[in-house]
Amino acid sequence: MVDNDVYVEDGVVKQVGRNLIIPGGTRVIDARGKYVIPGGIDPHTHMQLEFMGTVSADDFYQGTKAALAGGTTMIIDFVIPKKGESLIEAYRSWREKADEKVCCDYALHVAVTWWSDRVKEEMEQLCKNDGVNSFKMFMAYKDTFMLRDHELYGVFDHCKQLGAIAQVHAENGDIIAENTKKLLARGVTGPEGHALSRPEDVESEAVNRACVIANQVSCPLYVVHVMSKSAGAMLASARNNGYKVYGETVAAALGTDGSNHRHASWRHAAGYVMSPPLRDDPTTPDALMEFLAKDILQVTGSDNCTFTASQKSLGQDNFSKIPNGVNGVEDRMSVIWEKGVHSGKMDPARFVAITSTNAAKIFNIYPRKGCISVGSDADIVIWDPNKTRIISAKTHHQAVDFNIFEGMECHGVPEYVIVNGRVCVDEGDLKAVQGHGNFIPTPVFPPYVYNMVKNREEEKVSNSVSRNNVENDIGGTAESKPSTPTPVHEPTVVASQAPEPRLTTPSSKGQRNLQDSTFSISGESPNGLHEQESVEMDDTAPRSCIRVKNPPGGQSSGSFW
Ligand code: URQ
Ligand code: ZN
Ligand code: ZN
Repeated sequence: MVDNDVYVEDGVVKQVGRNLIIPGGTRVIDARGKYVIPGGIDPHTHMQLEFMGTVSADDFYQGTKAALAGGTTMIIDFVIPKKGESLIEAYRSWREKADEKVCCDYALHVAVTWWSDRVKEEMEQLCKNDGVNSFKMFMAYKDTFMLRDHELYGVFDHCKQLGAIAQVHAENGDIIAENTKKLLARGVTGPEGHALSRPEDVESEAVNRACVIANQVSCPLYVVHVMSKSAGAMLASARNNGYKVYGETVAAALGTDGSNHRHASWRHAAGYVMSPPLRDDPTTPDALMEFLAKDILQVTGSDNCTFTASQKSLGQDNFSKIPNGVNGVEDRMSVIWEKGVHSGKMDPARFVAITSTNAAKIFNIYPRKGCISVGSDADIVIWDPNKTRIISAKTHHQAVDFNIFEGMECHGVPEYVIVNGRVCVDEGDLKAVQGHGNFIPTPVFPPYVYNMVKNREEEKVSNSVSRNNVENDIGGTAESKPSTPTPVHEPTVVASQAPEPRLTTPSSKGQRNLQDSTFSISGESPNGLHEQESVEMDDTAPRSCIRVKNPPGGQSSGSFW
């Protein structure tokens, strides 16, 4: 742990260290007794998504406002084109929806819901021209988003060539469709039918299948919303086999479970309908949190895709018509702090890794995002580990009239949330600004992912056997001498490590230090990864702070006074 101050100017971290020399007029924020952490990154949201006959309730304004309230300072949303629709046109319409509304920075994944040479071409253009480096493929939602295995093979292969991240929604869409027909025919129409139609092994089978297909073409794979113990176990096995695969789980799966599907209130039960479903096994949330602590899973998102009671009632006679999705963008950080850190399963550094840094590294926006280093964007949260809050739809900032964590008490509350240098949560008061956020391009070939990708194609070719006189051999005339296999080359492993940012300590020469500092910012973690800064305050120490400065003579985008 390192004792340091942080100095921010013009929305950027300018100094991290002790005895900082800072100009007069700088606002000082006292972080005594708190953690100073990188703003949360939620890599899985669906704001104002047109889906299942309606549009998700949180738009890009209210959804990002709610994100800030909970300590998340960047989201990555999904462009989801209809089958046959241009990916580029869909991307443009998402940009139009989001750019003027977002209160924090955002990026975009693009879903590949159909496959053709045109889609292939548009994927390349999105990577080269539009700052997209990740594509999501659905193995479920038959007839709307679902791709077949041979299509997945082609898309994964193309993602590998582009240096992009392939994401999958891993459920077997054919089994779900057949189960749904059978359940409805037997008169099971309530929300419990949703979970019955897609049990855990329908998810874990697809996780395994996606890992196998991606590995055939050496494509790094990111499995979104891992919802079950068995799916997590599949990922553990794939990673043990050396597959380049990452796993994400979501706040809902960490904070609640599938027992709610059988609630007497239809509205309540339908409010928990998402895919893959929340699991009945009550040990699932703890097991998934353990997977995160052990790096079997690496990332947490929210999959925030909210629908009001009237929207959910579209499926009141048929569970397969209930719009799938739940809340999470506002409560993700507190739920994970409560269930992960306060419960003793992980330390604050791991909390920062799974709520911010790992997403930044995988989607190639580190160290601009996901850390507090000189040159990083000033997306900073002062986190009070001891403060508690009760989660409720009555007090949350989301547009939806339901909260799947209703009544849950959580330790861990953001006291200040700084977005590109602007204080948007100030002593707990939300001061979000519509349009303050920017689109953040995500470049291809993230070093964190692609530096160590074995080239399996080369490995296969090098395992081929050269034979001569096959015709004679088949005719039986050639003497049968053993073929001479071509030597097996070691798979090409490009091992280079992206330079990890180092904390710089400004020279202590010059003016006296304006403030004593007792920050402690973690540096390297034991496994050599540069874990994110968490600053632990010592109550007895003299005061410590973040200092933020307007440019001389003017307001900066992140105005401090
Ligand atoms: O499948 C998804 O990720 C989107 C459509 C949100 N809905 C959901 O239930 N997860
Ligand atoms: Zn999904
Ligand atoms: Zn989703």
